[in-house]
Amino acid sequence: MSEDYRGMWKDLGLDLDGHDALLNVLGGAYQDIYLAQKNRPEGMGYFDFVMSEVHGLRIRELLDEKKAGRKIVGSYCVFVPEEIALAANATLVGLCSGADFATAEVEKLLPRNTCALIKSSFGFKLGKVCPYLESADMIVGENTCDGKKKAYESLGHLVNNLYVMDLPQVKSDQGRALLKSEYQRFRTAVEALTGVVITAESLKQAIQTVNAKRAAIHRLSILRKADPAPISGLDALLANQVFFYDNPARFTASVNKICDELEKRIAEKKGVFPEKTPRILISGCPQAVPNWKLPFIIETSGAVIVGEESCVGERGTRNLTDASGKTVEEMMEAIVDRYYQVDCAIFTPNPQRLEHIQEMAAAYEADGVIHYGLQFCQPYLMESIPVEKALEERSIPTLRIETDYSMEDVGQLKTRIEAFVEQLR
Ligand code: BJ8
Repeated sequence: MSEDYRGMWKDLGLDLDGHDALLNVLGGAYQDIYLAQKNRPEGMGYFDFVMSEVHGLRIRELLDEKKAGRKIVGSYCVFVPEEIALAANATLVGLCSGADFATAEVEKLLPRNTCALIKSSFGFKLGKVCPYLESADMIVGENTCDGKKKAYESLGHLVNNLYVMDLPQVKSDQGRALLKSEYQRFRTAVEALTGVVITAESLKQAIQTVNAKRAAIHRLSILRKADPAPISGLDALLANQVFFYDNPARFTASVNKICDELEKRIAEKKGVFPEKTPRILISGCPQAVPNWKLPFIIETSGAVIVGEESCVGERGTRNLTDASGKTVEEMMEAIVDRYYQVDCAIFTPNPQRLEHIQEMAAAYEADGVIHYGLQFCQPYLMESIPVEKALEERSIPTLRIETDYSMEDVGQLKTRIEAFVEQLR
C-alpha cells in the first residue's frame, strides 16, 4: 500500500488483526499466482496497482465520495442494476465473497453444507474484515438461489442496512413484470437513500457509463479469440473481477488501454502461451476475488482459458442497455429488458444458458469446456449434468469440477485437469 491506512480501517470498525491476516493471504496469493506469470501485457500493471490498493486507495476514494454526500450501495449479484444506483448519485460496489474467513463463526449461523460464496460473505461480516461492506450505506441482497435468499434472513440481523430485492425464477410475462416492479421499488429506495430523484438525463448518463465499461470488457473478450492468446485467462478474469468495484470511468479507460496493447500483440503474433496451446472455456459459478484456484491450476497445466461463461465474465457483461429512451420510464424498460436476459441457473427452465455456452465455445474456438460448480450450489451443479451431456453430444469435451475455496483438493484437481488437457491435444 502506498500509505498507512490503519486509521481509516479502525474508523470503519475493522478488526485490524483479522484484516492483516486477510491482506497477507490476498497479497501472498497475488504474488504467487499473478506476479509469477510470464509475458503479461504491460497494461496489467494498472490491475497490479488496483489489487495492491484494493483495501487502501479505493476505500479512501469511496470514503471521500461519502464525505461529499454520495452514498455507497453494496451488492452480491449482477441483477442489481448499477445504472439505477449511479443515476441517483450513488456508487455501486460488488461485495467480497471469494475467500473463506471466520469459518467456525459462520457455521454457527449457516449449515456447514452451504456454498463457499455465501459462507464467505458471512465470514467477511463476522470477521469485520471487509472495508467495502463496512462503507456501504445500503447492502442489497437478492432472492436468487435458496441458499442466498435464506441466508439474507440471517444477514439482516448482522447489518442494519440490508435491502432485499425479489427476483423471478421463471422467464415469463409474470417474471418480467416482477423484475420491472422490483427495479421500480429499488429506484424508489435508492432515491430515498440519496435524496436524489433520477432524471432522464442522469439515467441516460448512467446507462452510458455502465455500457462503456461493458463495451471495454467486450473488446477485451473479442481479442481473446486470437491464437496465440494475447492475455492469460487469469489476467482477463482479474479485469472482470475489478469491474465490480473500480471507478467506472477509470476502469473503462484502463481496459481499453490494455486492448490497444493486445491488438499490437496479436499483429505481432505475440502470446502469453505458444500457438496451439489447448483452449478452455470455463462455465459455471462466479469466481470472486481472490478465488483464482481453478484458473491457476488450468493455466499451469498446459492450457489457456479463453472465456468465462460466468457472472464474473460474459454472463454478467455481455448485454448492453439501450440508452435511446427519452424518458425515465422508457429507459427503465430498457434496463429491465437488459437484465432479463441474464441466464443465471436460478431460472427454470434455462435453455438460453446452454445456447450461450455453445456460442462461446464456438466463438472462442475452445477445445474443451470446464464446468465450475461450487460445492453445495444446487442450481449450477444441477445444470452441469445437462450442460455436459449437450456439449459432449456436439463433440465438445467437457469436464465437470465441483470444489470450494479450500486448497485441500488442489493436487487432485490438477491430476484431473492435466489428464483433460492431454485429451484435448
Ligand atoms: S445472477 S450466478 S451473481 S445469483 S454459488 S450463492 S447460485 S449456491 S452466485 Fe449468482 Fe446472481 Fe445468479 Fe450471477 Fe447460490 Fe450457487 Fe452459491 Fe451462487
